[in-house]
Amino acid sequence: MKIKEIHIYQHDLPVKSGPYTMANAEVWALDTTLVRIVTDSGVTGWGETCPVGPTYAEAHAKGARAALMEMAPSMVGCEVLPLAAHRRMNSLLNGHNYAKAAVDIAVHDALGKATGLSVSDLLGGAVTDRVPSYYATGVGAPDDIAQLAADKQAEGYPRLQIKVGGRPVEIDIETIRKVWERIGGTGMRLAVDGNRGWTTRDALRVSRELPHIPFIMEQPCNTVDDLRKIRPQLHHALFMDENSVDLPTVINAVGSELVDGFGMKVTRIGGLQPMQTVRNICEARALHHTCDDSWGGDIIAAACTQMGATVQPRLLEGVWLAQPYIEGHYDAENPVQIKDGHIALPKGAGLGITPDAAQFGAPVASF
Ligand code: 0XW
Ligand code: MG
Repeated sequence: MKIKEIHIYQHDLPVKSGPYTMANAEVWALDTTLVRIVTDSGVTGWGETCPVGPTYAEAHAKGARAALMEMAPSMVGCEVLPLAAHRRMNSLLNGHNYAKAAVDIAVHDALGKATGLSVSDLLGGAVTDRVPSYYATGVGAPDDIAQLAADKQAEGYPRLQIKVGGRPVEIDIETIRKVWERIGGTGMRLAVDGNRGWTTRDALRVSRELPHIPFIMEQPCNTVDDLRKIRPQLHHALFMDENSVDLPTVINAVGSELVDGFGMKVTRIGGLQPMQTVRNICEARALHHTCDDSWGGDIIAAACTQMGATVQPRLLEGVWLAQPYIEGHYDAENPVQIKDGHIALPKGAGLGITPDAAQFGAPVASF
């Protein structure tokens, strides 16, 4: 089975009660890119990639479409198989993993739909049909975030991620303390995500002042060198998120024992095929990781949930979805959504959803 047509769409995803605020970003609406492939046997597969604004990661919405348009003409005729698709894309464009991920997801969807297998089957097999999620707050006032933490714990979320950085570190310390006063002892796990916004001085201070609060420190500082510098002095487990841009970086971080796990984004690493490698590396070294993305609609949500369902449950930190922060669904009949802090694995072949293409208007490019 070969790719016969590739269509690229643009779609806006406004943030419900926006903005969503992180140390280095404040976003009101996200610009998402959708890929629809049609195979020579008439099967359709959907993919998506949606950077959460231009300052979060080394990814840009218009850049995704430019990269896809660069590759698409020569992707027509490629086998609908993940490895073949990646090798073809790598022969056409260096890097730009987050753009390649949209094709990777569409290929998995089409392959699943053609064979009657779910994407989680293609990725080795689901071990659950109810995948744990986590809630991510924005950067906010200590009392507000503590109240939100209590609310999300009551809703059934097994894990909370709070955002810090971009303001005096004393306010971050107060926020962590107040959150833990509300959720400590409930069983809810806590991650504190600096989104690259702390200096090494600030990260060390937080860890030194709060050694009794068992949070994961996620991507506190900007660079891999910063993480290496603070690692020996931390009282907390360290996760890499934004810095894990490709497999060589992940392999290095694991091999050099730089981190205890990853906040891992399916599109940043290049799609489900490289994400499967991350999952296997983490399982081999008993490292925890999330299985999510920076933003996106039902296609990204389905891809992350299909992947998350295959992760050894003790190592899965959760699958984050943008769904609570956006209105509407691409597939109104089979929406991917969080209920009681968990996501039902979409049923059926491929991603398990059928997006309504009419929502996206005319393609911005077709090949
Ligand atoms: C919480 N997220 C998964 C959503 C935002 O895109 C940021 C991200 C993260 O962990 O950095
Ligand atoms: Mg993060």
